[in-house]
Amino acid sequence: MSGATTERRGVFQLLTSPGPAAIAVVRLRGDRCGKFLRQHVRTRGKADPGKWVVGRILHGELLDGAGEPVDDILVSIHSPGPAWDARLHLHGSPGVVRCCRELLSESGFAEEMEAVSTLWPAENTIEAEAYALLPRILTPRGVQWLTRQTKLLSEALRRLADASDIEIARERCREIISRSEIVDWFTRPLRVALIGPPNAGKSTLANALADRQVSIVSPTPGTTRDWVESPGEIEGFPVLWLDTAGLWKGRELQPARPQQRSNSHQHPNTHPDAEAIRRTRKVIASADAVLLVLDASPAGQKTQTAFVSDHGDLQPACVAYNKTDLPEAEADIRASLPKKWRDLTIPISALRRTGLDALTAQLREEVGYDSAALTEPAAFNGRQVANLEQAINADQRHFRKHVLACLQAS
Ligand SMILES: Nc1nc2c(ncn2[C@@H]2O[C@H](COP(=O)(O)OP(=O)(O)OP(=O)(O)O)[C@@H](O)[C@H]2O)c(=O)[nH]1
Ligand SMILES: [Mg+2]
Repeated sequence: MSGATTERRGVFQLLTSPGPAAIAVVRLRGDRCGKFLRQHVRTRGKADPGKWVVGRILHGELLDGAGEPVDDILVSIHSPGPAWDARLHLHGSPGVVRCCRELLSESGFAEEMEAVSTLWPAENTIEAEAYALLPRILTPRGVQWLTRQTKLLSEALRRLADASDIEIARERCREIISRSEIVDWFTRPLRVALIGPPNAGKSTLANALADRQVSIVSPTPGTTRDWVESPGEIEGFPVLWLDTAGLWKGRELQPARPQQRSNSHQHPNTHPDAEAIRRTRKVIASADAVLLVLDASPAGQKTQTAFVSDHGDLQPACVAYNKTDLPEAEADIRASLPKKWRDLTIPISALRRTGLDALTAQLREEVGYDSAALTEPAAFNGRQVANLEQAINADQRHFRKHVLACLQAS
């Protein structure tokens, strides 16, 4: 869909950081704005609800689909209809922002993720684009990377514009494009599913990795039923740790208990254990990486054998061999694991928090987050990539023009 068509339908963009904050600002554009403001914003005071005057800031309420207030907000209009450009100034709780996003999506708005280069004055286009992208960067390391890019990328492009060997210059452009994925490392948390047999210590490990007590831990197998997500980071890369219910084939096969069949809120054939497993499978399917947790204690060995025979086809990014603090723990389990898991195994104690650095370092490596790439020039938005691609495909005469266009938008 072309940009013009999208704008006709309505687009929105979160201009502030996605994390918890005092306020959040959402920019709306496109001809759907008028209808959205009429339906979902009730102005306060003397303001005429139909009158959206450019430059005026109105106090009002954001309303949900049923007309119930969701938040106390300010609305500012920067351009009137039909080429609307409006801002909703919300309270910055992620829950309020999520609700606003849902209302906009339901009203046919599409979310625009691309950086807006005209929002902030800056010395050059690359710098302006970096500032526009900053609110979506989730960790300080990401901010440091992006701030450095304003210099690294600009300097690399200037050198490329003056390059004498066009083939080498094209290769450099390809490398800069290939690093554009780094933006995702810092703007979208890596979803890591912690899976394994019941009682292996998945929840203890999830709490240790996130450094907060989010999941319930207990010696009773089958404690975690639904998946639990908690944010954290690995060496400055944002991560969502997804704690899951223990995978055990026997649980999947259990029939529903008679009294549960009569409960109209449940699927007639769904035992809670089977439902827990179904949800774990769903999380695995949606995860970017799987962290398999196994239990080194003698009690854990039994469940492990069954787990390996049932789930040996899994492709984990790493295997945490947990509870190694116990004196009776097995020293090395690699021989009993499928071949493809053996080199991925790291001994840890989630309880004592030992081995966790080695575990996360391996995870980072397996998912391809390469710290060395952070000091190299990288494109960080679609406009830069498009200009570099044009440069690569251009003849020598036009190569320079496209590289300079990447540096300085007209
Ligand atoms: N000694 C020791 N005990 C641990 C360790 N990790 C977890 N445990 C204990 O093992 C038991 C189970 O831990 P959980 O974290 O609840 O295990 P889980 O895999 O989430 O269990 P389910 O949710 O039932 O599948 C608890 O009693 C924990 O205290 C460890 O590293 N060392
Ligand atoms: Mg658990």
